[in-house]
Amino acid sequence: MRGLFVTFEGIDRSGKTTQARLLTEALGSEALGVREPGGTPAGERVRDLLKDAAVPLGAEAEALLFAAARAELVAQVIRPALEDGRVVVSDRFLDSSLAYQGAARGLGVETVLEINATAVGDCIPDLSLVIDTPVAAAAWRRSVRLDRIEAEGGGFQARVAAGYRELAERFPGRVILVPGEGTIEQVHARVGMGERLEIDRGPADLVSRAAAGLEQSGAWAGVSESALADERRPLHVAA
Ligand code: ATM
Repeated sequence: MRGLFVTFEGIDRSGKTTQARLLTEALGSEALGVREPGGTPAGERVRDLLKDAAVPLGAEAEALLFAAARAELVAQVIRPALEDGRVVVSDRFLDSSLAYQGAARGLGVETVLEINATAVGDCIPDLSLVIDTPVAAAAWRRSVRLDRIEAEGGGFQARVAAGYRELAERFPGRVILVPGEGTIEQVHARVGMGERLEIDRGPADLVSRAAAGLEQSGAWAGVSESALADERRPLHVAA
């Protein structure tokens, strides 16, 4: 595949969605932004099921459902875009399953990799940027109404965060921890520090190019810190 696959990861309310969107916007038509779970008709339905606090699910079924939604997204959207030479930026992907179901739910990374093998094939992210926000800092960004996974609480989020750190040790160069404290601009600047990384297919250069592009456009001028309060709120950028 000729394109480039970058994913953003992190605990709930870590700021990853904002960072994924900024990178996608900065890259313009070269990039395609997607999110997980979802992004296809079946995937969006599976997302609703997975988030429904009224539907109890075992860890295995949860992992399989995330993988099913992923299989659809890979086959219908991600793989065709990469084969077209585009850059795909995904808000969560395989490493979410490894951290949430593998580490935090206790299924184990190997088991979750096996569950995902058919869904993902060779569509592994070139670069997975984990926005590493402390659990206590992310907690204040929580919405009042919690979905099934958010309702697991701080102890669960801490296990997810530990899972991401283990992934960064296990897959150095592919999974990178980006400190999540500070303003949107500060975190984005850290994303741009990817130029210091040695990565075969050039995503580091791409990420730093995106950061430079954003600075030049002056788009940062109007980005408000309060946008972090709700990742799904549209960003305020200067006209
Ligand atoms: P977002 O909140 O980032 O849209 O993700 C949906 C939830 O699904 C999120 N919950 N919390 N907290 C993380 C969770 N999730 C997994 O547990 N495994 C996965 O493979 C994915 C993609 C998401």
